[in-house]
Amino acid sequence: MQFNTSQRELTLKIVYYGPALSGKTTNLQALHALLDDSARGSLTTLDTKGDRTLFFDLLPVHFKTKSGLRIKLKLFTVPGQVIHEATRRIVLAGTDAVIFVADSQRKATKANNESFANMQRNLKANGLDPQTVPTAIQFNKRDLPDVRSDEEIREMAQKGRELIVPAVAIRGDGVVETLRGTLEVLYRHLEAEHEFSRKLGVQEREFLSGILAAVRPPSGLIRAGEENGGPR
Ligand SMILES: Nc1nc2c(ncn2[C@@H]2O[C@H](COP(=O)(O)OP(=O)(O)O)[C@@H](O)[C@H]2O)c(=O)[nH]1
Ligand SMILES: [Mg+2]
Repeated sequence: MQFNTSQRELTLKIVYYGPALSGKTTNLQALHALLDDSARGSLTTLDTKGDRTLFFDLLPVHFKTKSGLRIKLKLFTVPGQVIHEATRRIVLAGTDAVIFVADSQRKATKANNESFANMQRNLKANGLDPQTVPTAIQFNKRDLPDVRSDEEIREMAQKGRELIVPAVAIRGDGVVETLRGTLEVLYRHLEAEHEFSRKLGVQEREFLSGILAAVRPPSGLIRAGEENGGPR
């Protein structure tokens, strides 16, 4: 966390972690498409020839709260492949929160678990405590066959301390919800650690409304109806 008092500008770093091909880059691509131009910078993807990330992706997101606090988010992804251990550790340095993107397919369970353990090790290697770092787990690829059931995911959510969000990142479903949920957990953490609201003069509701306000309005009612299952 960086806070620039004179500019009233808060910078937060959030890292998307997870096994190779779970949909981390897709999350940033979806956010880039869903957020208003004024609320996000360009998506930097350092890529190899295939569709696997070599180093990392970075998407800057920025919005202002009603009381004039500027919030800048630096969203990073890490490469999931085993060989990119050094990159993962470097990208995690100084992160304020992590979003673990799990692949919901049953066959990916082992890869998810290994990557989660790897994340905990690399948080520790950076002097961060995996038990207290604000963490969300996104169960992505809910559209595919043979995925962990909703019931299983609910049980995991009840057992663990992490926020759990289902998603189909390729359609943009659950992507903003994951980020918003992470910001909520992060806000509460910062409030407990640093008396955030007193020092910055921003309440939770105002802090969180910024990211939703940054979402581009749907381009037409018909499209909105199709995507959201009808007008509400
Ligand atoms: N069916 C399906 N495919 C997805 C979803 N999210 C990502 N993918 C695909 O999974 C592959 C890997 O995604 P990518 O974001 O590159 O994974 P990363 O290695 O975690 O960055 C790509 O072919 C994506 O299009 C999803 O929700 N459903
Ligand atoms: Mg990637």
